[in-house]
Amino acid sequence: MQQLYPHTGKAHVIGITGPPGAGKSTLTDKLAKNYRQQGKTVGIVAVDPTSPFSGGAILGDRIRMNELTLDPGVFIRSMGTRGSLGGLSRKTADTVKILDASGKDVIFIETVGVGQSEVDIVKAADTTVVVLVPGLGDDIQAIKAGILEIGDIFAINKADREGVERLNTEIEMMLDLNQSSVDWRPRVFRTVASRSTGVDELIAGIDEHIDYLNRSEELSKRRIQRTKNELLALLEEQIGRHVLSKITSTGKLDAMVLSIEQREKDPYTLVSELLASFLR
Ligand SMILES: Nc1nc2c(ncn2[C@@H]2O[C@H](COP(=O)(O)OP(=O)(O)O)[C@@H](O)[C@H]2O)c(=O)[nH]1
Ligand SMILES: [Mg+2]
Repeated sequence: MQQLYPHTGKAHVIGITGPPGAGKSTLTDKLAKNYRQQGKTVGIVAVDPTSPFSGGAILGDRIRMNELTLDPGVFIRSMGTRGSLGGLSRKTADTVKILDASGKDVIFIETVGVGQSEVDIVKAADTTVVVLVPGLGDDIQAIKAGILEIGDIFAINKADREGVERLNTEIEMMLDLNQSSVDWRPRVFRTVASRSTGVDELIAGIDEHIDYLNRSEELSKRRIQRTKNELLALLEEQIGRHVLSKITSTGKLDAMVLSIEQREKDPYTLVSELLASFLR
């Protein structure tokens, strides 16, 4: 990563997120093909943290994208986590950097689900597309606010089904309530990914967002914020690991825990004492 880092920062990173089965993989496949026709190279990181049986889902994604896997201008990396979410956003961000350094023009991050971990993973993206489907009743209420807030673009996929108008209205109402300070109003598109319908329009929407990011300096703002978060996370991780191994090597960790548990010491004082002694 040390050697790759200088070569990163060139790709445009697109997050694709939304509930399982919404058609994210199908849509990513179609978007990727469209970029390939434009002569752009594509990287895809598919993250599936949902189940210990994710092998099946990942295989499914591979099959849905199997034409792409034959294209040397496309690299697909599936990331299964088998239930452990720790550090996944870091690993995803690192994988994106590797694809970026390898010269891919566009990189997709596809996540499965609508929880905080997906929000964290998708923070590595410049443009985030939230994929929703009609006909799930009041489903938009059930989707975590976090995932809606990170949406730069909304795709109502499976627009061949009933309930498109209603979902569209719900999204627009939510966007009305969610007036953020940034002067980008997320746009809502309708797609039928399985038939490639609406894909050109969605690509145009993504391009429009890229234009906005560049024009408004929002891109550099976002990237600076991301770099700061990454730096702090890396520092925290390394310091944590270093301090832990030092304490463990003294053999005093258990005694410390016991003294806290018996209220002889409090953890706050102990931590500041330990840090002071390490920093010295
Ligand atoms: N009717 C309909 N089915 C679709 C559409 N897009 C995808 N699908 C199907 O929905 C299922 C789930 O798609 P997939 O891309 O794996 O969803 P993901 O879990 O969000 O990645 C697959 O059987 C797709 O063929 C669409 O626009 N309309
Ligand atoms: Mg998928």
